[in-house]
Amino acid sequence: MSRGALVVVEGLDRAGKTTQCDRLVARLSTSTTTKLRKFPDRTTPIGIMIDSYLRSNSDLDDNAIHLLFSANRWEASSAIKAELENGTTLVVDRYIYSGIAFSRAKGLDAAWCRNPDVGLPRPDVVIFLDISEEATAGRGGYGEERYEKKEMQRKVRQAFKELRQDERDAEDWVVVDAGQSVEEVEEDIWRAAQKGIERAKTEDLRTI
Ligand code: DGP
Ligand code: NA
Ligand code: NA
Repeated sequence: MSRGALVVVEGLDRAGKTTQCDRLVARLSTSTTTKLRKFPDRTTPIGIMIDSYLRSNSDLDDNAIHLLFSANRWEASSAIKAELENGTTLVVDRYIYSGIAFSRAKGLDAAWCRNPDVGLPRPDVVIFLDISEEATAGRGGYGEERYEKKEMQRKVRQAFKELRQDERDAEDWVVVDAGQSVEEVEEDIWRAAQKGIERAKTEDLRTI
């Protein structure tokens, strides 16, 4: 039995990640054991602090919240490794790239932003749902949380662009046009996911 694939979905707020991750999990589940994970995981003690920050119920230093988001991934890392090893494919809604992009958008140093995540399991594929900050601003629920402001989202999108050009992991990225219909986006994501699933069949899990 080969290991499971680590499939990460990234994108701006309201890019359609939740809908698309659900569809991808449903579709993969017909042929393989599949599980959805989402970061931040707001259910842990660290996640509760993050949730409070995102709802603007508390304020935290930019560096401190960056480290909490990273710690929230680290606290899941043993479980992630175990799940992949026992053959479960994981679809992960946001991961280290959101971690880096949102802090980069605030002006934090790129190398500093990446460092706390070094050593975490590296995705077999990163599927980026690309959509403009103008298009997401018109979607339902926009503006409810701290980062859902057009100027911030514009900077986050630029930071994501820099990340997928980073030679250390540029090969992992697939960009999907998230402005298409839900069904078209689903098809593109399905094809992109196969890239990660193929990698998992032949290669060991890598680390960031
Ligand atoms: P979501 O639950 O997917 O809507 O994400 C909540 C918000 O937190 C969203 O604006 C993206 C942001 N976010 C997700 N991961 C990180 C991270 O690691 N660091 C920072 N600074 N923000 C993040
Ligand atoms: Na959000
Ligand atoms: Na989401």
